[in-house]
Amino acid sequence: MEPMEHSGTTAAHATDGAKRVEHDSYECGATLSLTGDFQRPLTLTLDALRAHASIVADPFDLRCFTTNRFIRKVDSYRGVLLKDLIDLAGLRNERPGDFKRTIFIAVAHDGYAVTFSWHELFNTPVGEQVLVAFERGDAPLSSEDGAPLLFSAADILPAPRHVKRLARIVARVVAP
Ligand SMILES: Nc1nc2c(c(=O)[nH]1)N[C@H]1C(S)=C(S)[C@@H](COP(=O)(O)O)O[C@H]1N2
Ligand SMILES: [Mo]
Repeated sequence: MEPMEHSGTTAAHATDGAKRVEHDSYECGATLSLTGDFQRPLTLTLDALRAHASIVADPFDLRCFTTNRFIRKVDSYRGVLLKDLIDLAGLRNERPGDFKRTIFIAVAHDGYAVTFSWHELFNTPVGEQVLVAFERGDAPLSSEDGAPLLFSAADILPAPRHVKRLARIVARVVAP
């Protein structure tokens, strides 16, 4: 896994006035960290995500769970499977069967957070369609567009697990 890398454009931006500097620091914020109960916690930039094997989801209607409100049509996302990223970070299995009690909390920059279970991701069809998107309708997504953006394409109502500006995936082995 590549360490966090900077785009190398800081020097050019620094001479370009406050607006560019502001934009640059915003771009620096677009990283995704896998933390908590992983063997190898890691941090990925948007560019590092783009270098991974990816899948494409179908276009869909964004609809809120709480209000059933239709929000808008969304074109097809391209992104990396969440379970591939989890495999990179490596699950802990200190006591046999710990992995079966592991949950993953997807946390956005604004604190918005949703959960997935190990079974849901690795042992049901839902996991085949949970992706961290970096492209929409063949155009790259910037952090201003919400990237990296987590999307669970098999959900009945897509808006809750359509997480804009995903910042962290936290793994927790839970005990009864
Ligand atoms: N980062 C982040 N993503 C989020 C939310 C949020 O509050 N923060 N709300 C979710 C919910 S409940 C809804 S209905 C939609 C709202 O989408 P919109 O902000 O594009 O209208 O975003 C989803 N993704
Ligand atoms: Mo919502």
